[in-house]
Amino acid sequence: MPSPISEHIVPWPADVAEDYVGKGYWAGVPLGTLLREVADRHPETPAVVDAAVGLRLSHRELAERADAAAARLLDLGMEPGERIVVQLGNGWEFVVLTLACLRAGIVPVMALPAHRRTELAHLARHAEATAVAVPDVLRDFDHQALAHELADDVRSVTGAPWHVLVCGDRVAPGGIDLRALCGPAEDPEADRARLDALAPGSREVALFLLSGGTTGLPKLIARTHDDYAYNARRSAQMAGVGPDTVYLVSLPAGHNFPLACPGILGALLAGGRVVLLPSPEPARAFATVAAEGVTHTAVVPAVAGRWLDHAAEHGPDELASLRVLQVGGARLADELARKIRPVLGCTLQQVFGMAEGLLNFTRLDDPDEVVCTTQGRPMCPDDEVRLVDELGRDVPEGEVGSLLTRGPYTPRGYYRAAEQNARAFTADGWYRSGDICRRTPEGNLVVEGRDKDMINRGGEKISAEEVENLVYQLPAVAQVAAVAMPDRELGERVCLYVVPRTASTVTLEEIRAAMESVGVARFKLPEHLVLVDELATTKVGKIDKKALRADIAERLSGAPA
Ligand code: OOB
Repeated sequence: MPSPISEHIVPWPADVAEDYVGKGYWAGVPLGTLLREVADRHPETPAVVDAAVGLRLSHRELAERADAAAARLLDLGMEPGERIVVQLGNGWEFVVLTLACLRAGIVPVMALPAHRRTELAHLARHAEATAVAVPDVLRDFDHQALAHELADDVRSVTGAPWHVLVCGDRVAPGGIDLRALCGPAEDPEADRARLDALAPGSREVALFLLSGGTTGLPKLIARTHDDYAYNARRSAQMAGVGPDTVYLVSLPAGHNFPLACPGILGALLAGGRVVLLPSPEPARAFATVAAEGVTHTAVVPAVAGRWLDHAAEHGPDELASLRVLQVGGARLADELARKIRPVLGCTLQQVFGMAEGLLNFTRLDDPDEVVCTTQGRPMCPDDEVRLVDELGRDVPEGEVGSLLTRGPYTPRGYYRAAEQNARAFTADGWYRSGDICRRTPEGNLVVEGRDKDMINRGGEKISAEEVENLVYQLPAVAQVAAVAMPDRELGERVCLYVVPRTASTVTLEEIRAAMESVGVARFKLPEHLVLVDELATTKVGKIDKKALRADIAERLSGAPA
């Protein structure tokens, strides 16, 4: 049977935890209970609008469906503490299922719709999941078939039944109809009593987020009810989210930013409303903002750029209700930031966050200069941030350093990853974010670069090591290095440097086809290939990625290599 989660997490030290309780950051109430209480206070106000199918749920209906779905999961034989990989598009079912899990203490593992066999198999095995929730087909990919294909693989690890929950019109035999599972309650009072009795402890793990990725495969970040509720509530204060908020979700809903910064959970906890769209495509997003009176939303810089272009061409009238546009996930160029208010007519809030915890926000009343040129400052007075040099010494004020952090919503280690934790966390619990930052005199952070081996493709994080491991599967490849190449639209894309084996050669198409054949998220596929005779190395013999990044930047700018 799957092992208990508590065996594999790194808890906060007891005295630190007591401090967080004493200061009121950890409220001692599980997320599911908090959300139920909201429904009691605002039963008939709208909670969820699924713009694609036109379904609307009030806070009461949402809470009742969540309890009913939780009861149905338990009736399937699932138990509190079991894990379910959730890979759903942005629809109302995502919200109901997530809340159901939070109520029942079943722990969702937040996968992305782009994930394929490699990632899903890893997540399911690593989390020892006993269920998966997928769309039937999304963007022409048959998620349902893949979910069933994983059964033997996962059962060999957990020894438990594998439930495949399918969201869509075509539920194949052996699958469970997720829409029916998330349907209206038959006996809301009975469901509620049953779930109230099962409420998980607030220090227990509420959900797993995925790390942005610097290692071979994504790591899991166990977020507790206490820490994640604070994450959502405090973010809501930062963004001015309250009962009159209409929050648009157009980034993948399982990502920390649209989920809880303040995102879906922050808006719901404030008694506000969540509107879901499958993608941030501008024409539809703008029309939805106008139709639903959207007040807040979150996008990555690449999307902000597309929205600016669309508004410049068609006018910003449809965005009249939009008050706050949060932008984060990757560095927003100052020039783009300066256009947001004049062109879109709303307040920009930069968000520099990470699934591992720490969230920085520019404040809504900050001067334009701060909002347009910095990534903000920590949201919690007890977020600890250090900027250090290679030897771990604090850098002088105003100079760049590598960001380390601890705090009430930054866990002290990854799940079941002792080896990685030894590298990613210091002995006294600081998380090494790998971001190179500078602090301005007024205390805001500016992200200047990174010292982690990751490629940030328009907010989608790609581990260089993961790509390299996949490319090494090709017999023609003797040596490979994946590096970021600069890109006007997305900020960065994946560029490969390959040394082919003697007397062989290899093309970008072959590499992409090989990666696709094993099943990996498309955004990780390299988009440029440079064949070389050898790779530059550093003094200690490691591949010199800095030199390679400089090389590709020069090649692209047309300057001599
Ligand atoms: C968000 O979370 P993740 O876990 O996908 O990625 C975290 C990493 C950071 O360590 C940093 O390298 C980069 O993404 N990042 C930014 C940034 N926001 C994130 N780099 C520059 N400027 C920014 N504003 O990406 C995330 C989580 C919660 C809220 C917002 C973003």
